[in-house]
Amino acid sequence: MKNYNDILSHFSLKGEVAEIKALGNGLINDTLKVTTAGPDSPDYVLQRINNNIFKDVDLLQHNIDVTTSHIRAKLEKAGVADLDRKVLTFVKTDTGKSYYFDGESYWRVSVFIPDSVTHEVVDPQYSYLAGKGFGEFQAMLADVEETLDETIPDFHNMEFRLKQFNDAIADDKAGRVAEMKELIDALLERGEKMCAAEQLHREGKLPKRICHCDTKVNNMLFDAHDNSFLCVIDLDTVMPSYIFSDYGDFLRTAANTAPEDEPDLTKIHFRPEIFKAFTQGYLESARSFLTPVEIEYLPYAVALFPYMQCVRFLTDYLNGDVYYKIQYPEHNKVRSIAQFELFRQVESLQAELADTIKSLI
Ligand code: GN1
Ligand code: MG
Repeated sequence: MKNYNDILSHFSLKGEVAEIKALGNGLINDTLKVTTAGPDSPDYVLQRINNNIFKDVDLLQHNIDVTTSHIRAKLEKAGVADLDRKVLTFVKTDTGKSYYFDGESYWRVSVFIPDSVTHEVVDPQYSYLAGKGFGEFQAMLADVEETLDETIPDFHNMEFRLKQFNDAIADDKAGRVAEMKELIDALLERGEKMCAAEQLHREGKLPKRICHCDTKVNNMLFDAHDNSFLCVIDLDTVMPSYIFSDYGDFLRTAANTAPEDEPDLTKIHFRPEIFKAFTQGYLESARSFLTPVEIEYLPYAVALFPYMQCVRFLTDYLNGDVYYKIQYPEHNKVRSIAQFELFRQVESLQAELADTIKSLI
């Protein structure tokens, strides 16, 4: 067990540490809440950065510094109240760095935003606010001058994800390919169609913009009292991508009636009212910069993310569960089957989704 107090002693914290306990349910980093004694010092969030996945921690923290200071400056200029709850604040170490390396792991600390909540399940009103929030996030980052490189190269590149998938099939490291043949074939059959974004990008028709790239429903903070939108968290994957990333991944998680790892497929349904509300909010704040091609391909984005997540979970299952945290041996298999069920539904709804989007423009 790590000595968290020792790690925390390298950061310039206010107040005495009173309690440290696990926070949230991310699949990659380890996250802890640090409560301090007394009402005058803030609480904190301590995270161990997964260095197997985020190989370049300097680049990672650079992107986060640039993002948070850019947003903070914009909000300040706009005279937004309650600034410390509208953007994350990271705490420097005693040597002025934004992370601490203990010889084995990389750690960082941010200020815990008080009276804030995350949600796993949402209603249309919340989805509308989330859509506006992510659109505003992209809009605010549209004029960042510094270069933000990809913290995970080719993160949402479908061609790359399929290459990893094909490699996993060829290697069959865990001896699981035969068992998954039906799903593998169904995914490969659709491979080319699902790589439309990469194709459009090559043709110069689809730009990359700075996106959040992990817009799972539980990566937004809301006010615990009036439920107003506060800010976007989990900034590790902020990087250039297609806007589809943020639009599609929110709907993958929020418009699903079941969790992403639901074993009972009869519980999985795509919720059109969530789709509509989120799209409305997103278009309100993002329409000013979206191109016609980006808008035209939004229904594709809704299908792309369950598809990509299915490919990624299944790849990890075939590789013997080396990437995502799992809670039981077949977890990645169950996750991939659940994501395919959601994908199949969205795939058959493409025309309806396009009609709804038209009605909102
Ligand atoms: C991971 O860290 P977390 O749980 O927010 C993953 C996302 C996946 C998600 C699936 C860096 O996100 O891309 O969509 O799991 N993050 C990384 O739940 O791979
Ligand atoms: Mg997260």
